[in-house]
Parts: sequence; structure tokens; C-alpha cells
Amino acid sequence: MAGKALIVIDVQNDFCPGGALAVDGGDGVVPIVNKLMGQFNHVILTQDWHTADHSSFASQHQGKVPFDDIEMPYGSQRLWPDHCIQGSHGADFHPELNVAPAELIIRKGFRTPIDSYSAFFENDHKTPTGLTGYLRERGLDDLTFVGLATDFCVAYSAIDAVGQGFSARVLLDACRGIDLMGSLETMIGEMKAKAVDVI
Ligand code: VGL
Ligand code: ZN
Repeated sequence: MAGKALIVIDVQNDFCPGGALAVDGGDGVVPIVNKLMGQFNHVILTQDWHTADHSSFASQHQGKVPFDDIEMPYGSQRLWPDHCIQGSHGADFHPELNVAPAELIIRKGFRTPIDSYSAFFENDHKTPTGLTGYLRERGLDDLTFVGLATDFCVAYSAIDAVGQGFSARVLLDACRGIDLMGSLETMIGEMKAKAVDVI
């Protein structure tokens, strides 16, 4: 039986106003996402979940500041302010997000040497999170993505979903972007080019 799932990406305090890596209007998606949950029989949440000394943090690299790029063994990596540290308030879901319907909470970015934007693969594009197997085993193949941030974790997740053979849709009304140097427009273009249905 073909199944639809709503995948809610990283609606966590650190990506909301007042958080360490706040996305403009990030908390604005919360009521929209809560309402959407009522239209899906299956809801999955992702949670960015970093170690305190995570390699994606500028604080771990001498002479670097947030939003610089560095070369990692797996390729180019943007550096971020310390955010979503395991067990911290910033890593908690927004207090008004309705987490009750979630059948699965998938954590990512917990390996210190490697970042993970996508809900499917870490930034080496090889190390799986296990989400593909979970969805396949449950027959969930029609995926709708919402959450934070549009141009990073939402976009990477939706593009990987198509690559894994799922159909993927992104509802922009229920997403907000970081938008570094045009990254929002770039990634919306990338998603469309990779057959993600951007609505
Ligand atoms: C994210 C940057 C770093 C996201 C997570 O959720 O889009 N962006 N970690
Ligand atoms: Zn992160």
C-alpha cells in the first residue's frame, strides 16, 4: 500500500528567533506544520543533534568565523555558530510544535567529524541515516517536506528523497530559509531541477 508521510525538518529552538542559528520567521512555520499534521496518517520529525565539539562549528577551527567555508575530507563544508547541541534547550523542538503525532524522530549530525543536512545521508553523501530503509519497509513512498531551513536541510532531504526513488514535494509556505548569498533561490532551482515538486 502506497503511503504518504509528512517529514518535518528541524523545527528546533536554535533555528527559531532567539536561537543560535535563527532563521528569519522560523517559528512562523509552527502553526502551519501543526495544522498540516492533521492531513497525514504518518508524521516523521528530524532533529539536528550535534556533539558539543562538532566539526561544523566555526568555534572548532582556529581563525574561522561562522559562515566561512572549509575543506573537509568529504568536500566543502559551511561553518556554523554552535547550535543544536545534544540535550540543550536549543536542540529541543519548538515548544509549540505538536510532536505527539510523530511515529519516528530521526536524529542527524551526531558524528563529530561529519555534518548532516539531509535526513537520508550525511554530508559525505554516503553514510546513511537509516531513513530510506525505514520508509521502504513501511511502504511510505510519497513524501512531503516542511520545516527549517528551506535552503539547507529541507532542500538536501528532498533532493536525496528523489535520488532514493521516493516522490518528494516541498511546501514552501511551511518552510523558512537561511538565505546566505542567494542560497534560497539557488536551492529552489536545484530542487526543481532534481524533480522535487516545489509548491
Ligand atoms: C541546518 C545548518 C546547519 C538546517 C542544520 O537545519 O537547515 N542548517 N545545521
Ligand atoms: Zn546543524
